[in-house]
Amino acid sequence: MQISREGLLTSYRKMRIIREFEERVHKEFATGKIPGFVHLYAGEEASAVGICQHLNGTDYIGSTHRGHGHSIAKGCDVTGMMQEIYGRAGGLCKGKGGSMHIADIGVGMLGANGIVGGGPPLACGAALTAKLGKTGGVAVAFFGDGAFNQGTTLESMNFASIYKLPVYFVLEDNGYAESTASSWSIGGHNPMRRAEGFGIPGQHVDGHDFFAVYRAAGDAVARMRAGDGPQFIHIEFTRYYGHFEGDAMTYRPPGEVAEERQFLDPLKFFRARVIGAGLLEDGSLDAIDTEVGALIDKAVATAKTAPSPAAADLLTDVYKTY
Ligand SMILES: Cc1ncc(C[n+]2csc(CCOP(=O)(O)OP(=O)(O)O)c2C)c(N)n1
Ligand SMILES: [Mg+2]
Repeated sequence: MQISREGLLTSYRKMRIIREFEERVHKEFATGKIPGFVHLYAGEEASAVGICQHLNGTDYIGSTHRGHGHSIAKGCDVTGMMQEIYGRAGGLCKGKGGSMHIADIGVGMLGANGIVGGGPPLACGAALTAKLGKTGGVAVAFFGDGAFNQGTTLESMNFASIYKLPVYFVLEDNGYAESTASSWSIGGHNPMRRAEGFGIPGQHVDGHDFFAVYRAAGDAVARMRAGDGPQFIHIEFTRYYGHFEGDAMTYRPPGEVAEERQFLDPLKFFRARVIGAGLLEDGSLDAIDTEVGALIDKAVATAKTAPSPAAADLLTDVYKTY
C-alpha cells in the first residue's frame, strides 16, 4: 500500500504531536496543577495514527480512558484538549469532562471513556446509524486488553457480527490492564481465535510498526466500506508510562521501560524506515519536531492561563435535550 509524501508527513506529524502532548502532560501533571486522573498513550502512537489515517468526516471512533492519542489522530484540536485536561471553560467539553471524557462529535470522536469496555457499544451505534443512513461511514472501537474481557466488548462483537455492521474492533494490547498482565488474563490466550468465534476476520500486528498497522487497517476499512461487516485487529505494543500518572509500576521489571524507549519506539522506527527508503529527509522530520514543540508549548501556556468554567454553568450540559 503506497503512501504519498504528504501522507507520510501528516502521519509523522500526528505521531509527534501525540508524543509531545503526552510528555508535556506528564511533566505538567507532576506540578499538581492538573485535576483528576490522567492515563498516557506515549509508545502507542502508531496504532491511533495508522488507523485514523484511513478515516474521514463520515467515520466515528469510540475511545478509552487512555484517549489522548485517539483524539489527536481523529482531529481534535490540541489546545481545546489541553484546556479540557486543565478543566478550563475553553476545553472541548467546556472543562467539565477532563482527560477521561474528551469528546468532539464534530470530528467524529465519540469520547474517551471512564468505563472500561464503554467504547465498543458506542461504535456499534455509530456503525448502525451509518449503515441505516447509507452514509458510507465506518466506526472504530479502540479498547484495551483488559476491556477485551468485558461483557460490553464481547456483546458488541456479537451484535456487529449478526447485523454486519462496519465496526473495526481494535484491541490495543499494551501488556497490562492496570497491573494485570494480558498474557495471564485473556482466557484462551488467542485473541484472533476469540474474534473468529464471532465470525469476525482479524489480523495481528506489531504496534510499534506504523506501516504494519497502516497496511492492515487499510485492508480492514476497505472491506468494511465494501459491506463485508466488522473486522478485528490485535495490536501489540508497550506503554511508556504507568497505568495512570502516579503509578509506581512495581509490577514491571526494572529497566523494562528504558529498554522499550530505546528499542521499541514507533517514531524512531518510522524515521529509520522513511529515511532508509529515501522517502523523506531528516530535515523535514526535524522541522516537524520543532513546529510541534511550539504548538504544544502554546497549548500548555493557553491552558494554564485560561479561565475556569463559571459556577453558574455547573448544572448546564448535564442532560441532552432532543
Ligand atoms: C467497568 C470498569 N471496570 C474497572 C475499571 C477500572 N479500570 C480503569 S482502567 C482499567 C484497566 C484497563 O486496562 P486495558 O483495557 O488493558 O487498558 P489500558 O489501561 O492498558 O490502556 C481498569 C480495570 C473501570 N474504569 N471501568
Ligand atoms: Mg492494557
